[in-house]
Amino acid sequence: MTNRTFTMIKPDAFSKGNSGAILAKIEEAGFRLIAMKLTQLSSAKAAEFYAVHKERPFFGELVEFMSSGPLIAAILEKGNAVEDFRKLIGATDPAKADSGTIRKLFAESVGKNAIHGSDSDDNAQIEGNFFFSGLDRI
Ligand code: 3AN
Repeated sequence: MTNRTFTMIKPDAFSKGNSGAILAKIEEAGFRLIAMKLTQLSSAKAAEFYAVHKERPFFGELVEFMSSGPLIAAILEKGNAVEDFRKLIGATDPAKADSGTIRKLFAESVGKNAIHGSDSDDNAQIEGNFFFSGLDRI
């Protein structure tokens, strides 16, 4: 699965109308859309998605934010997808993100940071399965 990753255009970027510009950057960088949906997480679902962070001090804020409005979830394909996508989105904190990265361009803070990218092949698969099923043939 090294050729696939999972992303979310987060509620901050979606509500500002930046989804189209972000998707354009993703496609221009050579990623192909495998699955995509506009959805909204309940706080229970957001807590489940981010369960690995449940002991972190920002967990409550993260769950509240990620369930605060619509988001776009997608599975992307490209060689070396996980690593290349993390480079495209930039550092978690937009103040530390390289110029030209999606977070540098569109994120407002470390919490409201516009976009998610899986950090490993295993997590890409787990996170993709959280939102999508029946992709065996794609
Ligand atoms: P990344 O998404 O870059 O892999 P992680 O895994 O460290 O970053 O954190 C997961 C998510 O938690 C981040 N995308 C961000 O939205 C949120 N987050 C991380 N650190 C903070 C923080 N100090 N305050 C608020 N939210 C945070």
